[in-house]
Amino acid sequence: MALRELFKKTFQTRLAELFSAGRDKEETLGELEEMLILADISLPVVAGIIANIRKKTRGNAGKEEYNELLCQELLAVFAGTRRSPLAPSGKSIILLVGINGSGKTTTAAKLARHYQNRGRSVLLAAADTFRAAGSTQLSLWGEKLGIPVVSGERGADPGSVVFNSLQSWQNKNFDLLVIDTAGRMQSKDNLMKELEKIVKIIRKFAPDQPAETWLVLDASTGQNALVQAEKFREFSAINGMVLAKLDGTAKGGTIISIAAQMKLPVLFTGVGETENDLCEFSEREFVESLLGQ
Ligand SMILES: Nc1nc2c(ncn2[C@@H]2O[C@H](COP(=O)(O)OP(=O)(O)OP(=O)(O)O)[C@@H](O)[C@H]2O)c(=O)[nH]1
Ligand SMILES: [Mg+2]
Repeated sequence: MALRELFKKTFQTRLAELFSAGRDKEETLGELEEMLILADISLPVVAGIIANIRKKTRGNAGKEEYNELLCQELLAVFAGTRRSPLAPSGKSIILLVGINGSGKTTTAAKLARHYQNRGRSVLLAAADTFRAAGSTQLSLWGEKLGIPVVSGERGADPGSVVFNSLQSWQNKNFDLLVIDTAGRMQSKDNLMKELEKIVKIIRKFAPDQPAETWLVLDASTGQNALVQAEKFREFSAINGMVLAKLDGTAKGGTIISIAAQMKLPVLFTGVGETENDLCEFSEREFVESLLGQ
C-alpha cells in the first residue's frame, strides 16, 4: 500500500481547506494544532511545531508558506537520526526486539527477503522459544522463502539457539544473521535481562556485533506504540526502529511522535502481512506524502 494513499484522509484533504486564503493566523494555527493532535502526534511535539510556525510567520501567511513551514517542522523531528540501515556488504547481525505481537517474526522474514533480494546470503534464528508456535512460525517463513532457520525446542534457552545460529553463520559463511526474539509479556526486568544475555553471547562470539539492534513497534496502536517504545529505552543496544502495521493506521502522526521521543532512526516500515510488505523509510517521502506534496 502506498503511503500517499494511507494518509490522504488525515492530512491532505483537511490541509487544503485549512490553509485557504483569507483566514486569521491564530484561527489557522488553532485548527492546525487540533489536526496534528488528532493525527496522533503527541502534545509536546505539536506545541513545539505550532510555536515555531507562529514565530516564523508574520501577519497572515499564505498556503504555500504554511505548507513549507509545516514541512520543515515535521522534517526537523527526524533531524540527526537519519542513517542507512546496513552496510552494503560484509557480515552483519540484526537482532529484533519488541513487545509481544508487535510484528517481530514477520519483520524477520521480510528483512530476510529484502536482503536476499539484494544478493546477500541470509540465515534466520528463531530465538523465540517461549511460545509453542514461536519457532514454527519462523521455520514456515524460512521454507517459503528458501532461507535456512536455526531454531530450538519450546522452552529451550534462547541463548543456546543464538549460539548455534552464530556457529552456522560463521562456519557456513552467511552474510547476514537475522535473530527473532520472544516478545512475551513479562516484567521489564526479565525482558531486559534476557536481551542483555543474548547480546552478551553475540559479543563474545563477534565483538563488533550485533551491528544492528532494532526495536519493532506496532504502529497501528497509535499512542500506545510510544508506551511500547518506552519499555525499551533502557536497552541501550537499540540503534534503529521498524514500524510494523503501518497499513493498520491512517494516523501517520504516530511516526512523528515516536521519532521525536525515541531520537532513533526509523529504518523500515511494515505495510502488510506478506514478505514483500516492507518499505525502506525515507523521512522526506513520508512527510511529503503526509502533506500531499
Ligand atoms: N497488516 C499488517 N499485519 C502485520 C504486519 N506485521 C505483522 N503483522 C501481523 O501481526 C501479527 C503479529 O505478528 P508477529 O510477527 O507474529 O509478531 P511478533 O512480534 O513476532 O509476536 P510475538 O512473537 O508473539 O511477540 C501477525 O498476524 C502478522 O501477520 C504489518 O506490517 N501489517
Ligand atoms: Mg514472534
